[in-house]
Amino acid sequence: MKFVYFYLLSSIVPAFHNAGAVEDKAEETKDENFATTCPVRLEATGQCKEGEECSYQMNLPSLTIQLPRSFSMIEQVFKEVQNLKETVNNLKKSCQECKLQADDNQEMGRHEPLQPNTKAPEKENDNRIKELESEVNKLFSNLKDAKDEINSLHGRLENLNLVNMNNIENYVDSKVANLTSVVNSLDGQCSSRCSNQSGQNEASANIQQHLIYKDCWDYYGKGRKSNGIYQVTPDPRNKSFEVYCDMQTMGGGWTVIQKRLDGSINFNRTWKDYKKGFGNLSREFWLGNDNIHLLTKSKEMVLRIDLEDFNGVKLYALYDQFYVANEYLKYRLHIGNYSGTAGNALHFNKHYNHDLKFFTTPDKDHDRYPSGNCGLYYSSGWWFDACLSANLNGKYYHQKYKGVFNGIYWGTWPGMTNGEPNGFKHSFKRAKMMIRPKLLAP
Ligand SMILES: *[C@@H]1O[C@H](CO)[C@@H](O)[C@H](O)[C@H]1NC(C)=O
Ligand SMILES: *[C@@H]1O[C@H](CO)[C@@H](O)[C@H](O)[C@H]1NC(C)=O
Ligand SMILES: *[C@@H]1O[C@H](CO)[C@@H](O)[C@H](O)[C@H]1NC(C)=O
Ligand SMILES: *[C@@H]1O[C@H](CO)[C@@H](O)[C@H](O)[C@H]1NC(C)=O
Ligand SMILES: *[C@@H]1O[C@H](CO)[C@@H](O)[C@H](O)[C@H]1NC(C)=O
Ligand SMILES: *[C@@H]1O[C@H](CO)[C@@H](O)[C@H](O)[C@H]1NC(C)=O
Ligand SMILES: [Ca+2]
Repeated sequence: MKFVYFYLLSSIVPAFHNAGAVEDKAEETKDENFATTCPVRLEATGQCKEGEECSYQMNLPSLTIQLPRSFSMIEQVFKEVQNLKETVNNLKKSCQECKLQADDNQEMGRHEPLQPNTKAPEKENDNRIKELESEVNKLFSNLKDAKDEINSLHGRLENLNLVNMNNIENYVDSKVANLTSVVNSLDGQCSSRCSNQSGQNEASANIQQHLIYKDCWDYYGKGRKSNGIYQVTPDPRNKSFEVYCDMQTMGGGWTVIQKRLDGSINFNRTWKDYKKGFGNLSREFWLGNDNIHLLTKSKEMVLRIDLEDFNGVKLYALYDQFYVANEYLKYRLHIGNYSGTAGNALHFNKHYNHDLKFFTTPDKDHDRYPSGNCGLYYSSGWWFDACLSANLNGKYYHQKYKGVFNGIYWGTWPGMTNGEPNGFKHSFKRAKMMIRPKLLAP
């Protein structure tokens, strides 16, 4: 006689099985299958007579252990945490850069020479500098707080599987933006007070101040109302330079920082070119990131963008704040609230936002696109995200074009993103970026 036992190894098998169960339903159906097709069996070996004890053998098929589905995500989660760590490290680094900047300013507040031959103003200056110094100190401790905060976040990251990175980023971004703007307003106040005036009496110092035109608005205020090239000195410690002034658009007094009108100038340029500026102020040009930084740090500025397509449609965008950080902070962009007719392409949505982005050129990748350089791909220097909803430094096309979206681009333009029939892409005839003080008091 031969016995074959289908044997449920209740103590072993269900243990594996439970580990594999993700949903109760699945477990039930598996149990049924299991009873009829149990792969583990005990059976008698050879023959044995009635009444005798038989020997048995147990066959275990090769084991397949099913783990919960979530186990497979562990690797992914690990990667994510690794990425988060990297991002936090980057943020830490940029905060340290910011701290360095604050340190510089602190240094400056301390060692700036006072005017030697003016008695009453000296006291005033003294107080003012003390004030500035305490403000800078406060700022410095703010920065340290922010840094500590990031450090503690960094620590907590070890314990958390998932962190809402956007919140952290927004938090740090807004802190850095806030501090940068405070540092710069302090810097602006200081530079106008502490410029080198030794060897000059008060009167000539005053005269000199009148002769300094920081931007086109200063010229406009002195009655200079025709468009053209003017010399400006936004910060007396730095060199003067020429700018093109638009004295007609919306009240006039605009300092133009970028212009496109005929494609005569190549905008596919290096970091160094974008730093210094290029082109012809009477035609097409980029004013230069250093110059734009100096103009936007000495006063609170607004930005106006004027666009015209080849159908003669003219629209504009206005941002009630515009600031470009220094080279050390990679010319990071800060823009305020939008108004206008062209749409808010600089801050299109959460995923396409040029605000607070670093400047990227084909030879310097500071964008948020991990697997390539947006500047190289779109032949342009710009504050790329990953990659763009606006790019006014793209290639100049004299008509609609096909292929990569690397022309002058404004994502909220009517019909822009869909393109035209047959895959043609919209192009622009003119683009202009210009700035003016937010507070227009003379
Ligand atoms: C910066 O933050 C402080 C408080 O955290 C706030 O009082 C101040 O108004 C902010 N400044 C700017 C420019 O947002
Ligand atoms: C200030 O200007 C004078 C001449 O105008 C110059 O001799 C002196 O070196 C300058 N000082 C600084 C600190 O730049
Ligand atoms: C832009 O310049 C880079 C070199 O900086 C070059 O490799 C690339 O081909 C240029 N793109 C176009 C469209 O000319
Ligand atoms: C800039 O353009 C104007 C007008 O076309 C021209 O007269 C001038 O010579 C150009 N300047 C340079 C430096 O090329
Ligand atoms: C302005 O001048 C200061 C002091 O001379 C210098 O450190 C800074 O790099 C200059 N900034 C620019 C944008 O040229
Ligand atoms: C933008 O608008 C918000 C809400 O109206 C306001 O609180 C904020 O101060 C504005 N920003 C600037 C730079 O004016
Ligand atoms: Ca990149």
